[in-house]
Amino acid sequence: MSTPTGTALTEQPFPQRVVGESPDTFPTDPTGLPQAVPTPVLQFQDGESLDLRIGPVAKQLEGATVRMLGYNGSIPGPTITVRQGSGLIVRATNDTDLDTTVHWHGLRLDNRYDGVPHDTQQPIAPGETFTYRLEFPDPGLYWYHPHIREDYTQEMGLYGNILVLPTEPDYWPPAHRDVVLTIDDVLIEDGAIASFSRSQITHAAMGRFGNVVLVAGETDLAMTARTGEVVRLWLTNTANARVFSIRLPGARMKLVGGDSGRVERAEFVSDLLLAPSERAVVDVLFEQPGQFTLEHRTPDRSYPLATITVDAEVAEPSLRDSFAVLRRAPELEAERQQLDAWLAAPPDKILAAVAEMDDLSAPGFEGAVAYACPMHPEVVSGEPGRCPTCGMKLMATTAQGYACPIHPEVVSDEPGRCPKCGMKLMAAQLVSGATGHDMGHDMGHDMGHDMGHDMGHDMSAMEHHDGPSGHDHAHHAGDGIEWEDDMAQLSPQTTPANTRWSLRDRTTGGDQSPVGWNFTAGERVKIRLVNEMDSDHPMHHPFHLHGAGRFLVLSRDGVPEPNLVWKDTVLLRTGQTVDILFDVTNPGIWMAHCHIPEHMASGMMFTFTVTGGVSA
Ligand SMILES: [Cu+2]
Repeated sequence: MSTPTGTALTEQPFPQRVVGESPDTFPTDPTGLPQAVPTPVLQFQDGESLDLRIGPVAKQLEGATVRMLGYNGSIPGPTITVRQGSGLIVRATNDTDLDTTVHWHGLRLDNRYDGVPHDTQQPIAPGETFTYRLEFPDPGLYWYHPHIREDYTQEMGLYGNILVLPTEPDYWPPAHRDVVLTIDDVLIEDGAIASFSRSQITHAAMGRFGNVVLVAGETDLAMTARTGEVVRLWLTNTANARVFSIRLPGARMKLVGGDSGRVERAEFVSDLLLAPSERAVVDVLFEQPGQFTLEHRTPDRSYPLATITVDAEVAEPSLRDSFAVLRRAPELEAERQQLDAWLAAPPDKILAAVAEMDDLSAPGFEGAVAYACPMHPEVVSGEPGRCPTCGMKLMATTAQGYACPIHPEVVSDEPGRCPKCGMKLMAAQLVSGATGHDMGHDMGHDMGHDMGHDMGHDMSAMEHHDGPSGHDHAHHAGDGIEWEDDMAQLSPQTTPANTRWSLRDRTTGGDQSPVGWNFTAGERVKIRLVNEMDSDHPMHHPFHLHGAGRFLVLSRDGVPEPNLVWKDTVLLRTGQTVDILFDVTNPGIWMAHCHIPEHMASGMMFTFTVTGGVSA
């Protein structure tokens, strides 16, 4: 991408400007900052309070010291443990250089403390404090994060968990130990966290994918366990855009809970899918000593998330018998009794996810010019340069056709949509050599530093990508999930100005924004979520409803949900239709949005109101 500020710096004096740091980026210098501390687990009694300071920290990542953001100096922030039915006061003080709020994700709470800027509170300006009064009506795993510039602040480390312990003693099956893990990815370029623009959100098309995995804030998390130990993993996906598919080969995994509490029926699973902001609770039995790897496995490859060394010491008491029992949750079995009626009922609301993208290769779009070698037309770059084959200066070219940014083998003389993924076709010259298809291969514990070289400017890499077999997108074979950023060159250039995501109200067949949605506390609403293929960029979306209530998934593409659990976020795969049953309990002004922050900022959000009733 071009960097016009570089020219401006040499031609005009900007004495207030730090040399080498653009005024439109957030600070990156870790000098003098406190080192990030380990995440504490804090336990609170009813009515107690917590002071939460939000500020910069220095953290070691991939051998470099980088500036990140932490709650009370740790990444993730403190794990807050409270009892169901209790209350907690949190005084949040903003020691960062941008406005913030704290959103308590998944909690059904008093609307005033939901942390939505301007709707429910004024932003917490730098140096200011806001006091939240939280309630915890439901057991389970929740989390907190800012609701301003989440694309930046969450990536920088602002997230932490809340564990709400159930009133009912037997609510969860027995386990030896609880381990709370956030799963995240961060984009590292040239040994630093890839920069952000202060003035505009980037990566609007795909959301910002990282290339280094952070589990509980660590790139190389190592844990130990005993033989026969049942470890309860409490997992939260805090990534901006990446969906994780989690496995633990060699150990048995039993899914026991989801976003908000336990599942209808515990089940043994070989893998579990976790979309951004979703949670899962899994019991793991290590039957034998040895080395195990918690991993994220896509259809194409796997990434290690953590290693677990199981020693020969035997865990007491044995929980093998209770681990084998697949318990059922009576409160959700009761919900199942009403499911047929809700499945048969027409939806009260229909909401469609749609994208509109400008043709980023059209004349006048910054960075749209492509450069090609006159001698070797297969050598194409998004930037001026020289041909690595013959050294010839690359010449600006004009578009000669249209291609899919994700499937460059799909070309057309006319504008249109990709028959494979529905994506809007872009002028071909920009696309043919510039996508970074191998980005994901570099993701992992030891390879993040090479990312910058693969960002599309590396000519040899581009030639490689142009090979006839270079575009094997098995992950587009119909699972409806973008496992990697397959538009890595184009993505940073997509902003809310050229990429407009939206949620459209199709309830009466129309095409308007969902305006004036009003529900009454105590009612249940069936909402149909349609991730439309007829969109400039069909993609997965984790759809999140704020704490006006909680919902059950009724069906996905017409298939009744086999295992119910209370949720606040549901993954809409590309082209998928998901029906949910929203149990509305708390009055106020509430948000509904895609949890990919770049999508939300590009328009994929709206507010609705709930009147009447009292808080749950
Ligand atoms: Cu989205």
